[in-house]
Amino acid sequence: MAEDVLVETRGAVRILTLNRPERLNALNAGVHEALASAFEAIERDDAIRAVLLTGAGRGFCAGADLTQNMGGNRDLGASIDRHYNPLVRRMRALPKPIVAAVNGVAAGAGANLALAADIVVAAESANFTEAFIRIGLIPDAGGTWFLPRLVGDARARGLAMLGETISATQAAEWGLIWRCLPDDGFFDAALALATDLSGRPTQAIAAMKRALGAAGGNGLDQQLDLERDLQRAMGRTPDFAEGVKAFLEKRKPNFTGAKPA
Ligand code: T3D
Repeated sequence: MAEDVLVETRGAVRILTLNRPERLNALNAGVHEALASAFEAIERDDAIRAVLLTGAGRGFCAGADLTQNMGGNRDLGASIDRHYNPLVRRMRALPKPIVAAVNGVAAGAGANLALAADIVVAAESANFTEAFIRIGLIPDAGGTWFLPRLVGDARARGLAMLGETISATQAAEWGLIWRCLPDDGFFDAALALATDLSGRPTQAIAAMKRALGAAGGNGLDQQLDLERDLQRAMGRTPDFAEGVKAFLEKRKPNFTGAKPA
């Protein structure tokens, strides 16, 4: 049987490919379990400094697998507690950058899985739909949190309540994603982006994730204090020393991502 998630390493990038192309990579228990163990392994491995998440075939991810016991009167909260919420929390807490390479349709929790990444790029033929309303559900996997922050309240409500499909170009124009890229060479361009991130100061990226993640719930005073604490830690990283040294020596820095001394 094919693996639900393909795991590959290129340099310091771990590539995770959702691999149920015949179901547009819909999420079942097997995919969730494979993603959980893949992210756990990435957390533990200091040699991995960036993640690229993409889908096999013509889709990125069509959300929850509707063929798997999804009939009415089911406790959906249980599977959200077990699978979706830990996945989104794990991605947001991962002290390494995650690039979502949306190669095709991203629907329902599949769209929100992409939005849980740090940088989302999409092929120009890809599209996004908060499809939940079509089956009587609300956006989950962080959707009601991500959408208003990314695109504002008016567009968040439209996307959620109407479930319309928007193109990758529109998604980029609205600020839902970072960039829309040409179909030709899409994977290579997304991999190049992840590779670039994997050579940047990993501790600073981890600290940015913490600060940006906390910003929504903090007042300015709290956020200023958090920035001070995180910057204090950054000042003790080998990458800060290397960055300044390289600047003064007029050369490219060689960042290692090592933790503060
Ligand atoms: O407890 C919990 O799990 C709660 C959590 C819920 C989270 C959610 O994500 S709820 C939302 C679930 N997703 C959807 O409602 C989207 C359903 N899919 C679609 O609306 C469409 O397939 C797409 C808009 C994504 C793509 O349309 P199109 O025309 O490009 O492709 P298609 O022909 O509809 O799909 C191709 C195949 O994939 C098809 O199988 P077939 O007929 O060739 O054998 C289709 O059934 C299958 N497929 C697509 N989406 C799903 C799926 N199979 C299972 N689950 C899916 N979500």
